[in-house]
Amino acid sequence: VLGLYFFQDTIRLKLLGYSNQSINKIKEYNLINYIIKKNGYSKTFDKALLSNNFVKNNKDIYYKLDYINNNNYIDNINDLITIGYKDLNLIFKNLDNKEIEQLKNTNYISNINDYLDYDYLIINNLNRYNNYKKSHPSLGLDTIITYVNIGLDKPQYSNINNIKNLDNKLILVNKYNKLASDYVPKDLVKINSKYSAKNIELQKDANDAFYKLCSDASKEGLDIKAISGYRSYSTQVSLYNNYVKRDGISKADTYSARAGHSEHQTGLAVDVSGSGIVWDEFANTKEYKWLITNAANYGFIIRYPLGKENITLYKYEPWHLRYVGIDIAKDIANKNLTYDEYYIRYLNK
Ligand code: DAL
Ligand code: ZN
Repeated sequence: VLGLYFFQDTIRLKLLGYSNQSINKIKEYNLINYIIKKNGYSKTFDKALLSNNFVKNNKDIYYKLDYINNNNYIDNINDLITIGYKDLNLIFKNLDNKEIEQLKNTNYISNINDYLDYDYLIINNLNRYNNYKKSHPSLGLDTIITYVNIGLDKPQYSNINNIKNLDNKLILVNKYNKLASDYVPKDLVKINSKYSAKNIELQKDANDAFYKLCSDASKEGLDIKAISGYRSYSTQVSLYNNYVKRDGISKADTYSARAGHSEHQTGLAVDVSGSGIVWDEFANTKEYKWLITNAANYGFIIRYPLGKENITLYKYEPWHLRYVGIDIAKDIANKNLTYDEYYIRYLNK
């Protein structure tokens, strides 16, 4: 009679889809009744059975998990369970191998699933997100992740990243991202003297776009001129040092970049005047009003907008334009994001 039951069990397991080899393992681990009760086939469970690393205590988790064809899959499952994770489907769906490795090297995060929807999530920052969320409970997770990825949970000019793709036109330069001191853009071109207060250079693409912008504006009776463009590292050193002498470090830091941290060193940023009116007063000119709606059509953004000082870490600079190309400039304007935020969410691949 006992033999008959065994025989029946084998047939039932076969009908569920398990191979003879798997059925032997099921018997070896004493899981016949477990599987018969489940009354179904789980490929992940099956692969775990046939691996050398089957952990009987993890059986429910194996059973529920969608299968992923990956050599380390069963090991990864076991490791994540050891750390404390139980609900693994979303983790494996959203994270690649490298991210899984990072997660395995991070302390257990109980609310991990809240984060997994965001594709600009950086696994190594998970603890920083949770800490920042604690000190900023009213911010949404999208904002928390964005701000932490920018570096805003740390003091300005800390955790500085040395920028690698120096010739990328979409380069992000800010208080957390630094240009090499010897970096000089390759294709600097002098701005046409019609649209420039003195000898000023920009990278060629930015220069061409700036020329179009100024000439179209002039057709509407507007007078836009560059008052500063490319600035070398050493120029920025002396500029910043002079401002510090005049105003002290903390004030100077609100309006002048430290050397290596200025967009002007990329040749993609240009400061402009309107009918000769400069700096803060420029915000009241008709030229500025025109730029607000038209700059993006030429590929420029207003890099340090009003009300975003806590993100850019600079005071409002209506005069400072950054070239990013037309499509991205329009997208940034539509989304009403700073370049820091936009870069982190959409360009930081
Ligand atoms: N004024 C801007 C932030 C710069 O110094 O680059
Ligand atoms: Zn500027």
